[in-house]
This record gives sequence, structure tokens and C-alpha cells, in this order.
Amino acid sequence: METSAVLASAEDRVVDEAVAALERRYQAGHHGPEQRRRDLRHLFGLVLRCVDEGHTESIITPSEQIAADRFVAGVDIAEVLGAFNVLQEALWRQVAGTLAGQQQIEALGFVNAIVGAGKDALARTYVALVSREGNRLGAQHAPPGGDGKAASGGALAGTDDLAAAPVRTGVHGQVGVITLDDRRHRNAIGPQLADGVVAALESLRAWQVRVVVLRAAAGMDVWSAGHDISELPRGRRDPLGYNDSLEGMLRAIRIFPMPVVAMVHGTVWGGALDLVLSCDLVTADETASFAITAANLGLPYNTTGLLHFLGRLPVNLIKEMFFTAAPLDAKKARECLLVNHLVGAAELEPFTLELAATMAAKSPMAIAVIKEQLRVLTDYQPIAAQVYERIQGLRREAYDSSDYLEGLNAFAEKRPPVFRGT
Ligand code: KGA
Repeated sequence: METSAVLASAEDRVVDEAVAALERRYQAGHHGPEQRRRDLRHLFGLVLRCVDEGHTESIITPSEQIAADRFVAGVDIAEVLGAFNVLQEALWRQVAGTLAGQQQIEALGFVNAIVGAGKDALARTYVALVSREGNRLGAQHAPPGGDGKAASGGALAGTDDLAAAPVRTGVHGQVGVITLDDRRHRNAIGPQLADGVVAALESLRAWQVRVVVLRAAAGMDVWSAGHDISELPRGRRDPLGYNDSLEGMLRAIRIFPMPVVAMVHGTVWGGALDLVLSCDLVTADETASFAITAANLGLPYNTTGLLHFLGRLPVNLIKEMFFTAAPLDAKKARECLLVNHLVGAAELEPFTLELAATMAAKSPMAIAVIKEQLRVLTDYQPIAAQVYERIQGLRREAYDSSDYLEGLNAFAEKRPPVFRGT
């Protein structure tokens, strides 16, 4: 019998069991049994839909919405996660009691991946709302709890605040998908987005996926606008120092012990190109283009980043891209092998998932070791301390210059920069 049919036929039993478990755990909770039953039926329906569709996407947005609603209502995150946990346990029991062997293992895997993706989306959204609210309101306001209204500040219920979780994760079989979804800022990379990607990698590792796909949310025509320019230091400090969040995200991807595929629909700017180059493979459609715009900002790119470019592209192309800041279109990017596969927009997602699934079926051990060897061989260049210090000195002159400030100001004022070379 199909997993979907097994689960569908047990809806009442699973929901009853989960409601009873919730009642035992949260006697003093916010909801009565009827509301709990409705919530659990809703969740159960989402799980079933994901099983039917064969992927976790359908549980993600509703879970984010649940997180936002419960946050506004002042329900504790542990109680919200509790509903997912008891449903997961009841589903496990159902699967264990009705299926056997390989079918049982597969069904348990489905349940784990789907409920896990839901919990992940829920936790990420809830935590982002808590931290955003903390930043906005300061200590004098009550945290969520009680009627929750004071903490919501009236602004949290709207979908805009769901953008507080700009990174989403999903699981398709053994492939994890990280989606960048900060439309308002065109996926500009600041600490929240960069740290979100690092956390997403960790959570996908815990789910034991074997390949990760990094993409922008469907419908975005900017894949990423690069480093959040408003977060760049205004001189006297290395704009791309070791502790910059973008740099941390690049390292996390490069040392991640499984393939990360950048799936590019739309335009890629500045540090986002470094992000694409830090992924192991790149798939793209004809809307993709790639620009490194450091010279528009007067920003001296860092040595580690230049090595990333040197590891992937011919030096004359690197120079042209840095010196003109002009986008390389998808066709040219394919010709110079920045892009592994260029496919039609409609094929991009299925093609990328299939490519990822092919890699997921290979030896994860061999892939992890080969990836790490290639990283070490391409990332490290032995240079004398004196040479490195000279490079740093030159870079310092550039980021202390008035040109760099002019680049930042021009962007903020939405005008072309006027550089004087000083
Ligand atoms: N940092 C901060 N905010 C950004 C941003 C960025 N990189 N890119 C866009 N935004 C903001 C922008 O200021 C605007 O905010 C909103 O996102 C939508 O952008 O609404 P506000 O408050 O005015 P916009 O420009 O209206 O959208 P668009 O017309 O669709 O154009 C999209 C692009 C991507 C073409 C445009 O926003 C753009 O040119 N952005 C800058 C791209 C760039 O040069 N990035 C490189 C950053 O530097 C970098 O990564 C490094 C380290 N580097 O190059 O060395």
C-alpha cells in the first residue's frame, strides 16, 4: 500500500493521538482541545500533501505563517513546536504499525523530512521575529506572552514581517534546498541572510541530505545583489575582513562536506558572484548574468576572494570583469565554464534537482574527501609574509581613500559615483 494511502486512512487516529499527547503536555497552554484538533488536522493535511507531491515545499510557507501567528498571539515556541513533534510521533507509530521493511524506512524518511522542514521554517521565522522585535522595541517592552499585542507593535502580523526569515530550507529526497528570499533588498547579503545560510547548511547536514542546492526564491529576477552595501564599513576598516558575515558564509560553503550547487535564475552582483564561485557547481538559465562591481564602489577586493576567482576563471576575464564591472551574460558565462549547465528557465529547477540527485547517489565519503582536497589545492597560495603585508597595505590605502567613501555615498544617494583616484 502507498505511504500516502496508509497515512490518509489513519487521519482520525493520528490526529486523536496527537491531540491527547498535546493535552497531556500543555495543560495550561493557549488552546483548548477543539482548536488543537483543527490545528493538527491542518498540519496533517500539509504533511499528506507533501507526501503526494514528493517534496517538502508545501509545508514551508504555512509553517512560517503559523510561526508569525503564534508569535503575535504570544504562544511560546516550545508549545508551537510541540504540535509538530506530537504529530510526528503519532505518524511514526502509524507507519511502524502498518508498513514493514524498506517501505517503512522510506515512509519514516518522508515523515521526518516533511515535519523537519516545517519545524525548521517555523523555528527560523519565530526566532527571527523575536530577535527583530527585541531590536526594535528594546528592553522596556514586554516580550511575547500574555496577550502578545504589546510585543507585536502592530507591525508583525503582516506578510512583510515574514521577510524576517530571508532564508528557507526544504528537502527533496536526499537533496536539501536553501532558498534566499529577501525580495525587498534583492537578496543583498547582510549578517541575517549570511548567518541564515550557515544555519540552513547545519540543519540540512543534520537531516543527512547529500547535496545542497542554493537558489533565489521563485519569481525573483535578481539572484542576489551582493554584499549589503549599507553594512560595509565606511573606511579605516577592511570592508571584507575575515569576520565579515559574507566571508563566513563563503567559508561555510567551501568546507561543507558535500556538493553545493548554485542554481541561478536572475542577476548576480558583487560578493554574490564570489558566493556562486564558492559553490561547487553552477546551473543557470538565460536570465542569469554575473557582475563583480567592486570598482563601482571603490572597494579593494580581498585576496581570498581573488583566489576564488583565480581558481575558476582565466585571469584576463577576471581583469575585464573587475575593471569594467560589466555583467557577463549567461551564454558567455557558459562559454568560459563559470556555468556548468545552461538550460531553459522552465527546465532549470528539474534539471538541477536531477543533477543533484545523481550526485546524491554516489559515495558521500569520496565526494567529501575530493571536495576538501580540491579546496585546499585551489584556495591556498604560499606567499611570503612581506608580500601579503604589502598587499594589505595597498588595500588599506584604497579603503581609506575618498574614492571608497564616494562609492558608498553614490550608491546610497542613487547617483553615479565621481571618482578622483585619491
Ligand atoms: N546592498 C544594500 N541594499 C541594496 C543592495 C545592496 N547590494 N542592492 C539593492 N539594495 C536595495 C536598494 O537600495 C533598494 O532599497 C532595494 O534594495 C531595491 O533595489 O528600496 P530601497 O530602500 O531604496 P533597487 O535598486 O530599487 O532594485 P532594482 O531596480 O530591481 O535593481 C536591482 C539591482 C541589483 C540591479 C540594484 O539594486 C543594484 O545595482 N544593486 C547593487 C548591486 C551591486 O553592485 N552589488 C555589489 C555590492 O558589493 C559587493 O558585493 C562587493 C563586496 N563588491 O562588489 O566588491
